[in-house]
Amino acid sequence: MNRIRKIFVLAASFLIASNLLAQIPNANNINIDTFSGSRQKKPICCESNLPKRFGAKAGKGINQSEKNKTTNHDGMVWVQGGTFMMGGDNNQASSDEYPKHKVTVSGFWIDATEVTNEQFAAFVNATHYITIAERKPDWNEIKKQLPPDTPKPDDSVLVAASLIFRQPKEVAGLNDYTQWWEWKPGADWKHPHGPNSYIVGKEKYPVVHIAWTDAVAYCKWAGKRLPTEAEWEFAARGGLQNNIYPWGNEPVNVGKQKANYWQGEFPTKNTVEDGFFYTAPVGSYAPNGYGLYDMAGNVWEWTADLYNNTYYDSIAKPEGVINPQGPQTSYDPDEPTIPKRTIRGGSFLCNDSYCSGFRVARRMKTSEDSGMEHLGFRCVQDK
Ligand SMILES: [Ca+2]
Ligand SMILES: [Ca+2]
Repeated sequence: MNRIRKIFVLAASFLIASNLLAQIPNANNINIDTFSGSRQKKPICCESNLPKRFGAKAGKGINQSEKNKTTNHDGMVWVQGGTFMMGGDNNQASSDEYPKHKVTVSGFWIDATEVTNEQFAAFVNATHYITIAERKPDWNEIKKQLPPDTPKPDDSVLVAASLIFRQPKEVAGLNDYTQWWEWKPGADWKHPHGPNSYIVGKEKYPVVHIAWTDAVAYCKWAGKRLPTEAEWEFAARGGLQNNIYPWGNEPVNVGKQKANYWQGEFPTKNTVEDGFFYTAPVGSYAPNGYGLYDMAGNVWEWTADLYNNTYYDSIAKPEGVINPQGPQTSYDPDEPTIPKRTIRGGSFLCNDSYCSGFRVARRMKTSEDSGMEHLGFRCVQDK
């Protein structure tokens, strides 16, 4: 059993990760240097969890004095508030997307695109923030979430690292995500595929390997915040009612390319008809009715809300709910002891038969300290 497998075995005991993992692209077909710069028929990337980083402590806070003083609405779109039906729209919806329920959200500004490497670099330059993926995991923190008899992994494993997608030539079923996810030392937002990859020339690509705490720190610095799950879904729908995707109901693989996702058989074959194996520059496809790009695909996006699989049950009522802020406590039946946040929108690893993460109602979840190669974010702002 190699080191990576050990890590995953460890991680699997409390982290797991199947969904996001399932959406990762194929490393064998990609020139990394140029980047410088279930289970059964169920969609892995959406059926369970995303893999989760184990261990690192939460990110350091940002000083008020470090806040970006030039906050404005550049690159943002005003979304007029309104009332909509939140939840699953078709038979691909999972149980946590029900009941479909009435929600009203107040108006808000939202980034038109996912946060880019260029934008995140400005934040790091100003604050010297160090992301979780760049920090050595803390065994004392990790073991709190593990069974008492769990042995400490080798020190060689407890290094700054993140999860990258590595495309396998073949897979023995889709249950074992370690066939395509790799715990990669040196992988972080500046090195999306590992230490020998860079983001030079990728300034307009979405930043990845960002944990929830990293995203929150960025938003605070920018004078913004993460969207609630309700705001995110309202925005993704782009003014349409009860439609499956940001663009309507036309299947993702019909007509012109609508998003960066996975074409072909995941994870062994990607025909790349949309032009991108990994991430694409933000805004590479048409926006939705609100002028928002990549609300479907490219990278998953963090929301502010904790994840609880029965949350919709708890707030659904005929008169509706106003500005829901998510559950008070997190609960994922797949990993009950691990607090998680909801992520939305799918990634370049999703496809229609396997994941359909790009449906506007699709919910996914992962732990706050988990950054991955297909996970980023965008911010919102009140008036
Ligand atoms: Ca693609
Ligand atoms: Ca996205």
